[in-house]
Amino acid sequence: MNIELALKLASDREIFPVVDKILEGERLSFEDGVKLFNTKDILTLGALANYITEQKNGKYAYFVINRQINPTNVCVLDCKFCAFADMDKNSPKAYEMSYDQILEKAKYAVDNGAVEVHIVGGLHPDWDFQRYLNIVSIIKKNFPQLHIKAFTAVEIDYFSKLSGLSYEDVLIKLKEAGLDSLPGGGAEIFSPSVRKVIAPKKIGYQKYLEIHKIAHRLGLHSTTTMLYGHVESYEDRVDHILKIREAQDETGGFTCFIPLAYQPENNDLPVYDYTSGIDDLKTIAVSRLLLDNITHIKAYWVMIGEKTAQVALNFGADDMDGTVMEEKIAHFAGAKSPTQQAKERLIRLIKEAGKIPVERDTLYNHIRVYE
Ligand code: V47
Repeated sequence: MNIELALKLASDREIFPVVDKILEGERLSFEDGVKLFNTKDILTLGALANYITEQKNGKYAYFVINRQINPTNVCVLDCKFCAFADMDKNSPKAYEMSYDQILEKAKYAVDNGAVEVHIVGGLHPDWDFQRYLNIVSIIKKNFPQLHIKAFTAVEIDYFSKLSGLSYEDVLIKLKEAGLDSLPGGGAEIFSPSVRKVIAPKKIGYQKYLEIHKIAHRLGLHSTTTMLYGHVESYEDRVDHILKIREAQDETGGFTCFIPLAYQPENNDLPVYDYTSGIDDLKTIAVSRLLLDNITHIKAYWVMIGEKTAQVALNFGADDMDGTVMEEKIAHFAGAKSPTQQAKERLIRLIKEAGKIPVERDTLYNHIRVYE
């Protein structure tokens, strides 16, 4: 059995007690998480994470035919890592999509087999909540078969300020308009001191988690993320992941955790390095091992590249996201991956990793298994 061999070969005695806990099915602590991040024994870490993934998901590895739509990049926030948004609506880089343009993109998605649209964008100073509601309702009206995964917790907080409604009422109105789930963006790193440096105007982690928990209680599922590889420490990462685990204990509404690798170009953060392959794999593996209550871990090929994402399928990940069709946020910041992916390529990458490709919907229902 793979796991026994891996453990015989394990070179880092420091992590043996943690390995024991994992094999006994015990929940890991903050200290365990930090130890795992500090190990150089990446193969043992990978084997353990893969062992847990296969307990949860068997040999299945998922992808979705989806499309991202970013209706505007004009944004009142000034997050230092972000190369996508522009605070000045008159700058040459700034854009706003009309309803027709958004519908055209949704139609392209449907014509190309998409089951999901993932919509996020800037907090536009001149748009009211109704405009965002209309985006959801026109898509739903024209393409009722599409699952609309839209608006991060940061946007929900903004809509609440714009409309004077509570988080709950904002979410109810969005749901009535056709919203199906929330994406996980905006989490960044929860540590208040890091947040002050990288995203000083963004809501804190308490509000981020509160909004997700309210959504879950209203029957909306969501995903959740962590932006890593900038100025945070391993301790900050573990703290972030454990806060998510705690929230998930309360509601069970997160379907998936997505570590987002920092892209260093065209932004205001003086961190100029891309993350390394080892750090990407380690982050996925440790996330898998700490988050015993979240079924899926995504290796987001857009940010770590398709090669690392493919390898990550043996380091704890069981999902590659999807075809995406048009990616802006990571690519404005220097992502080296393509801006879209062919379904056939995703199937090949997954098969070569020794896993069974499953085309899924947003909530991980199987659409087709490629045995
Ligand atoms: O919220 C912004 C991050 C997020 C950079 O929910 C950056 O299934 C790296 O959340 N380097 C948006 N990351 C993307 C996102 C996402 C992507 C795929 C799937 C899902 C899902 C969610 O991207 C932002 C921010 O955390 N981001 N700038 C950057 N320079």
